[in-house]
Amino acid sequence: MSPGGKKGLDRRDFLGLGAGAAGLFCSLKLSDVEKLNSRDIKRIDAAAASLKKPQRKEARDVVDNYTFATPEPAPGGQIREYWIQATSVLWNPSPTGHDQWMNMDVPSKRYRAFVYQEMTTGFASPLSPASIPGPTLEAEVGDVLRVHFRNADRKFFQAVTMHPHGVRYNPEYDGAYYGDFTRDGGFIGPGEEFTYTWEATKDSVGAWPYHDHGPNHVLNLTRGLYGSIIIRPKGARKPDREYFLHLGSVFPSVSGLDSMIHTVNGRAYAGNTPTLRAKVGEKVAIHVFGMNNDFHTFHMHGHRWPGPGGASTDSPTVGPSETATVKFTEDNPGRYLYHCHVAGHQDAGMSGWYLVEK
Ligand SMILES: [Cu+2]
Repeated sequence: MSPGGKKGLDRRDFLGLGAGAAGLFCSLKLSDVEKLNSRDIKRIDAAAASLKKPQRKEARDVVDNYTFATPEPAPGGQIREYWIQATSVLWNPSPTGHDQWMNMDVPSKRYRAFVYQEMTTGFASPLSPASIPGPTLEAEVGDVLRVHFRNADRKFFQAVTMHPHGVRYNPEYDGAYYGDFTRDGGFIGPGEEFTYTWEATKDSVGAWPYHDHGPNHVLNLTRGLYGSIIIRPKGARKPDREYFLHLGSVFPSVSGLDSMIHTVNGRAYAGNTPTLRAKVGEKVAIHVFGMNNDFHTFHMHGHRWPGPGGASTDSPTVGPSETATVKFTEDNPGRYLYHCHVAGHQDAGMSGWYLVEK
């Protein structure tokens, strides 16, 4: 079945959407998603599944006529190749059913997540489990990231993309749905493939998120379609320990739970969220991404480090699509908690352990 096929139209009629499928997206705001019930979610998914691949209209503006070459690495740089598919997986945010921090039981239930999964060359076989977040893409300044992307999902049956932050790209590789102005990388339908090419330039150094920016990205981001990019200076040494933590939330209408959960890498509550580890003397880097509509304060017990302005901090703020990088040389052994200091977030799962050995 193709998204624009007869079956899609029947389903649209059945749901009473008529020709206004796109209108559902116009009216869908993340602030509304919290209020939507599971029936609303089904309608929105059905609308997304019935959307046709945009046909480029005659140029509206001179910029729409521009064509772009595929970037190559700078002299001395290399091509960093990845094969990534979008797929769906049944995902339990709290598989242990327990919060070790508060020593209490918490709901343990699977929901259908939408995730990026790393594959071997040619999408031959999985290189890692389908999980949240997606694979971490690594490059050095002067390299290009060449990401072969396939929409392999058969459950949500709607177009998705990969949209990067931090790296340089031209409009062909933006990976974003633009309505009638959409270029090829901005609408990868079920079963379709596209190869993105992104440049790691001097000003790309740092940690960045990538995420779905297709027509239904608001919902699909809450489901788990995000991952990390790290760009290092050429020849730079990696830290001894490096962690990538995505702060998100899953709405009851998506998770099937009674209330909102706040997640670290798709998991909620200490013992389920990532347990970070290091040894005294090691150089530690923790990259923290804001992946929802909230502002978070990433608090790490027992440690301080320089903030962006140079002053010491132990609770940097990270807003939507922002990254806070925590860097220090470990000097304080023991068990520590990390958590968001926004009370409603920490109480709903946004916490975890940091274990430091002597
Ligand atoms: Cu928070």
